[in-house]
Amino acid sequence: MNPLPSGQRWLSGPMPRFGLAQYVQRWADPSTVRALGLHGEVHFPLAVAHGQLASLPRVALTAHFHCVTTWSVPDLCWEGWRVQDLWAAFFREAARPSASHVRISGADGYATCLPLEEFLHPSALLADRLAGQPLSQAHGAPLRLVVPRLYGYKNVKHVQTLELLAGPAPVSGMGRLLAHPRGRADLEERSGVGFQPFWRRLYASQLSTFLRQAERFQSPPDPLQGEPHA
Ligand SMILES: Nc1nc2c(c(=O)[nH]1)N[C@H]1C(S)=C(S)[C@@H](COP(=O)(O)O)O[C@H]1N2
Ligand SMILES: [Mo]
Repeated sequence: MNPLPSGQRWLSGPMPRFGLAQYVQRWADPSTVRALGLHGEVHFPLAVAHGQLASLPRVALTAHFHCVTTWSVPDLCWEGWRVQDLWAAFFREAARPSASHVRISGADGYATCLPLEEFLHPSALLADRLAGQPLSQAHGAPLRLVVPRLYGYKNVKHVQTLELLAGPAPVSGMGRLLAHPRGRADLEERSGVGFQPFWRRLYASQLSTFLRQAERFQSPPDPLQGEPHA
């Protein structure tokens, strides 16, 4: 198993539901996500119903998970389908040769962009189980992307649509600060801007605050009350 990448530290305890404040307080209703859509640089758009994935070989993958804010969790056991297999079975025919990147969106409105080379890496999974259990709403049900080489922010939860692009997605100022276009953890590709050791130090100094904030959003708000957490 790979060593801990530079600038990371192991978190004791189970994987938290994590995000910076503006993201972690959003929830997605997994029951609304039943298909995976493809559009953008395609000959024809399409949607793959989750039931169709049953035709693909199932795989298990044990991998460490690295959040850009410097926490890591070891040996997570994911199960699901290899993105490569999904691509070959359903998407390859539709993709235009000009497609070089994919923008992946989740049902909570989160989105990030990856080079296709990373998306189609043999270690990339579309996971529906974690640690022998169906994926929880907290960790991205019904399906989440697992790209263990890349920081957590590329591991999109509640995956809903894929948009193929002929280059990296244009990102706003804040988006460039918060994400590197590729995001490889072993190369410390933390941010799209500036000197990476700066980001390591900044995140490490704020880590306990981030974890404390996220702690308040570990379980979904009670639908009977219809209110977000106080
Ligand atoms: N849809 C969605 N995916 C997401 C996020 C999010 O807010 N929404 N946060 C990302 C970040 S920054 C991290 S570290 C991981 C956290 O995954 P976890 O909540 O299962 O620990 O999810 C990533 N994928
Ligand atoms: Mo993260």
